[in-house]
Amino acid sequence: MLAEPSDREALRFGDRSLTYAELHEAAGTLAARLRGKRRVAVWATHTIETCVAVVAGLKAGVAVIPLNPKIGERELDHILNDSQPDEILTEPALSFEDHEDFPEPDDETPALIIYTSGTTGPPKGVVLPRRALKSNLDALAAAWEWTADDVLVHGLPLFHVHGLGIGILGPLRRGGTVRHLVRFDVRRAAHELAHGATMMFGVPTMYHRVADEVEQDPELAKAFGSARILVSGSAALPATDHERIAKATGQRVVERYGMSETLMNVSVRASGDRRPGTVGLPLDGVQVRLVDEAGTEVGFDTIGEIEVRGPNLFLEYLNRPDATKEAFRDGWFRTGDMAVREADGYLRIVGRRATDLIKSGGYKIGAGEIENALLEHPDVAEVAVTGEPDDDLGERIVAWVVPAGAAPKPEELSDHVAKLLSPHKRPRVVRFVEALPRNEMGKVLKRALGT
Ligand code: MLC
Ligand code: AMP
Repeated sequence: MLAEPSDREALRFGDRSLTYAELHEAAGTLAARLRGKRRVAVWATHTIETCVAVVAGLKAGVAVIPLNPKIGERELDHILNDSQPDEILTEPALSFEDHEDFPEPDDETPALIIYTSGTTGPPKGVVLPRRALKSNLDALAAAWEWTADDVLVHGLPLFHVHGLGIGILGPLRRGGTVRHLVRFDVRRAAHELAHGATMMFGVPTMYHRVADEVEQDPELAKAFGSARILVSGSAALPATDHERIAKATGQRVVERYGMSETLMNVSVRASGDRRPGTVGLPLDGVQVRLVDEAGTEVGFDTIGEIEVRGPNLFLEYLNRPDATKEAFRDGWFRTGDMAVREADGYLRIVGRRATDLIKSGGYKIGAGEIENALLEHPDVAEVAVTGEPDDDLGERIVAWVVPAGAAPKPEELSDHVAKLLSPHKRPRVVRFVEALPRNEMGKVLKRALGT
């Protein structure tokens, strides 16, 4: 599944690096110990050890559950109870010992289990088989003309499909190099691009910060302009940021559209028309259709829900046959994303079916899980959570709170969510109100909540 041992550099995190030979040895040593286990969780710090642990799981045919290292107590409890890992690997010491070769596990063997938010309830574990990863990484290689000569730079978290699934396993399958920034920073990304890196992956929030800085500094602009390809995904890249970067650097960012359950579905090709606001064409082998509410395909320039079929799809939501069944219609996966198809087939994503899903900084966050967490706070009587447009984050999380008595400090409520769930799920704004707008049935009218 990954490139063979060699003296080429595979991974670099800050000033530490591993060659393919070292990676295979260290991962093989660990894999020998993991063999026969069903699942392991990996505390996904931004380190070489995290990558070695993930590769060890792949070698041994053991499913890996990457965990956000800043995860809160409630969310961690949920994931561990739900997935029942045999072991939790926290930056396992690298050890290079002799070990036997591992037979390639079956393509349908679960490789990664990625936890993703829904509109209500706790996150669900998306079970991704090796087949999905392999086929998707090869389709992306074709789309982006991605080879072993490429050096990818990014600073994405390693517990989602963007940073880990394509951002680490992608270069390792191609035989190229990935340089992880440990913490995303525009200047450090520029430094890598000026010193051998050829590609960058990022969420729109990162490109927004790139746009701000390249406009101020011609050296930075030159570095981003020298990249072979800059790829954005996980949320919509605003056309204004696309144009600002193009103007300052001469480089047009390539957008692709993906999801935990499907990996990548659609992308602008490296050689294609890099139009702002569009995500391009379906990847090789991926079928995409746009349908109305009844499931009938819509024509050009009509908004429909994106449904997907292909080898890139997940196996199931762990322990949730009900949710898995509900996610499909006639064998097609229902993404919940709304789009239109332009005359040349390019897709333009225009929104989401559910208002209760928020994309903030490229993270998908369910309003329901934050509301449930806030309701556990003694000073909260009622609450509704919404997403509001934000130049930097795309959307920011807003909590509308009816206090149970005297209003608590807003930071106290944010910290409460950060501690229980995850810091990126914390409300950035808390607004205290006397009552929430409700319909006759008592359901909160979120659209009536506005500034
Ligand atoms: C802040 N922090 C707190 C806190 N408030 N910690 C505890 N309690 C609190 N109340 C900490 C944070 O953990 C973090 O720690 C630091 O403070 C800053 O946090 P932040 O303010 O949230 O960071 P921000 O600048 O907003 O981050 C922007 C960002 C980030 C772009 C870097 O949002 C990000 O990494 N996004 C990537 C999301 C992603 O990969 N999505 C892909 C999903 S897959 P510290 O230690 O860092 O300082 C997908 C499919 C697809 O969507 O198509 O790809
Ligand atoms: P996740 O479940 O965290 O994997 O997030 C997947 C969601 O991110 C998709 O369903 C989309 O709503 C959103 N997304 C990913 N890429 C894009 C993109 N290029 N443009 C708009 N939305 C995107």
